[in-house]
Amino acid sequence: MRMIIAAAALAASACAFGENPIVHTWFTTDPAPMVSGDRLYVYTGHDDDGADFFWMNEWRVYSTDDMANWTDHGTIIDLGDFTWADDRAWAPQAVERDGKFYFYVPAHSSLTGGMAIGVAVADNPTGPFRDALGKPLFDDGSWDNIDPTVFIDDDGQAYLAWGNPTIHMARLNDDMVSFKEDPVLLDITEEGFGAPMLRDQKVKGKYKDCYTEGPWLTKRNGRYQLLYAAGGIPEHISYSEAASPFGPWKYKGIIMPNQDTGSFTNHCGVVDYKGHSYFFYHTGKLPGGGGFGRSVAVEEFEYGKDGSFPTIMATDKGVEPIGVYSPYGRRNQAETMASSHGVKTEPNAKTGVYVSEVHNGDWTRLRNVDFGSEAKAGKLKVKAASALQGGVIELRADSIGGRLVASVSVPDTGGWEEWGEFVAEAAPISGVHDVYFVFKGMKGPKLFNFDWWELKRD
Ligand code: FUB
Repeated sequence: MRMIIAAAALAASACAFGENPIVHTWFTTDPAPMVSGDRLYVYTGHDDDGADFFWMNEWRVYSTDDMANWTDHGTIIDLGDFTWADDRAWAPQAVERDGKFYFYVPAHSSLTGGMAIGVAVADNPTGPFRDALGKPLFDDGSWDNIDPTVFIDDDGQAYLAWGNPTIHMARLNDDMVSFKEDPVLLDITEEGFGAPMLRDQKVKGKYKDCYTEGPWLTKRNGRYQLLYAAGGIPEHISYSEAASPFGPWKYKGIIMPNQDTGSFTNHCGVVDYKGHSYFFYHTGKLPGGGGFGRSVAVEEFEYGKDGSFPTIMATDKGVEPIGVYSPYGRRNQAETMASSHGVKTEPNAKTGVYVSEVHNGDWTRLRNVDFGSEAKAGKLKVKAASALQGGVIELRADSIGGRLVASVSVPDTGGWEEWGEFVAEAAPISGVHDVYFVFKGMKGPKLFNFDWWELKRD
């Protein structure tokens, strides 16, 4: 019976929504997935709302353990945390080594006037990160220094690669913040990447592909794989293989063809998680989005027996959950969600990240929530704050207008960060459902901020 309820809930949600993009509160770009412990983290850039270029100031991280619901951990580091950086917080990647997390970023260097590669370090995957060196790791004044990718090999050797339209490759020391020897430029040949580097191409030359930017270094079946944005503008994703990160590389083909995603850039990261393989990329598909308003999406795929990539198409549907969300016995963060409408998230030093910009009719949705087999009444407690008249937080099952499980009134608490805890009875519920927090109140003004919720059974 429980299986039937779960299947019905999933079918209903699949009809109502696609699951891509995975974040609706902010624009998110240039995804870099990383598994640590039993969670999958996705580090992203952030296109400013309304931007007309890649005006980007900070890096963010989201995490999941079910591929359905993502926790927003907020900004983990921004340009101001790198004294030498003054612009362009572009595509990053993180890696874990010996219990520390290293975060490689490109940013515009105020020291040389070009783009530079920096590295930050933290004790936790969600930060706080701090500039590990107080200066760039690599800064030669060139504009090529963007999109670092980091990879730790089976023998412990770490590699860092980056560049547009060049590809720098370097071995890192075990400290992860210095190079073993000077980075080298890879040979970008037609055989290796589908075309020679742009400046070496023949006028009107016909080439099967062309490395552009956004490298992602990984290894499969003992062969190194470099995935990258290719083809100039608009970009698709291609890959090459080699027996050594330094080459020679062999062009292998297109993974994600150019499609009508609303974004002329694409940028990928791949990861294996809980027995599944995932391909992260970005599109311009969030309402109001586009080439400078990008959003992270994900597809599941299977490698060929020889480690080759299949063709992966961008879908609205996204990926299936690989677990259920258990609401009991924990404090549920309001900023953990599968999708949302209208709301944003904000950080606060004391409370962490919370849901903000809540107006009448806005909602957040959690996918695949398991209420157990026994329907029992209980209590819903929320932590919220309002500087105005407050409003109501409704917990509904299966759809925005679905069964009302609980309705908690939030009063004026005296400030947007003057938090209170408010409780209401919760009706009996069992089985697996999508859950909607639907926010109601006076039309027009902001209602309240929402930090967390707890559900207890009587
Ligand atoms: O997000 C800014 C730039 O756009 C990245 O560095 C590139 O990879 C492209 O996605």
